[in-house]
Amino acid sequence: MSNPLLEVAADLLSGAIKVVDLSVTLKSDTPILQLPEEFGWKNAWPFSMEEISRYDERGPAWYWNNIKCGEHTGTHFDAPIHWVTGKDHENHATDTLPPATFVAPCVVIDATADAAADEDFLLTREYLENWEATHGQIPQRSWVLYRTDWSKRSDPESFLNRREDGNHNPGWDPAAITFLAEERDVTGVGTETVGTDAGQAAAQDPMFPCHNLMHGANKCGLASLCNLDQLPPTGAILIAAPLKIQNGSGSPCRVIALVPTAQ
Ligand code: 23J
Ligand code: MN
Repeated sequence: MSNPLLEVAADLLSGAIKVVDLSVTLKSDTPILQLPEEFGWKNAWPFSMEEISRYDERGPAWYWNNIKCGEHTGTHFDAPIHWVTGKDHENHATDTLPPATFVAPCVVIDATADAAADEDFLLTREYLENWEATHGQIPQRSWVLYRTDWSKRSDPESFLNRREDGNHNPGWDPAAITFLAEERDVTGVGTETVGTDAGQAAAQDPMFPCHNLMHGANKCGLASLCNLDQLPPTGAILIAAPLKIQNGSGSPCRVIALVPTAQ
């Protein structure tokens, strides 16, 4: 009888498998989504922290904080219940999703050049098919990570890229999402941008197509990822587990990848 995890443990020890952190730091200026005016009557809280004690008169031997933020803050998980199209699925919230959802292979679609040339670039089904012609079919259950190097915009202003007509960042053509959800049966998609959809996605048909179609198919999302440039196009394993918030629509989460150092 063999235990394949013992090999993983040995490879982690030797460095044959490395662990890459795909998460941003949560701090008060971590960029958060601002929705278009017509939806903006109530907004998500930015991250904030209040010290309870720090080895002082408030608590001589302990340091701890209160924290406050919206569910969709920083590097975070979108559960299917987040969208109206996903509201009737079973086990579709942060506390009820099957835990197997949180460990899955990942592929990385490098659209860096396209995003640099066009900040409103929309990734199409044809783009994915071309990727598959080089790298092979996207495996079932995969997380599909959309690399744009958007996370390298370290200034929140340029990351959100907000203008009078709304946000500008790359996103998806609806047919690409339908392809991934229906024909590849992925776990979900992950982006480097503040949300999984384009900045201008309120004007797409359907509006916010990644949210609408992914969650409609009971799939998940990851947003505000970083360090995708440290991942191979295929062959890594992603671990992304949201907090177990009762009936939660998502949560900040620490997303990490297991990456083979030599292939
Ligand atoms: C609510 C409405 C639109 C969007 C979002 C949330 C997100 O991006 C999110 O974090 O889920 S686009
Ligand atoms: Mn979200």
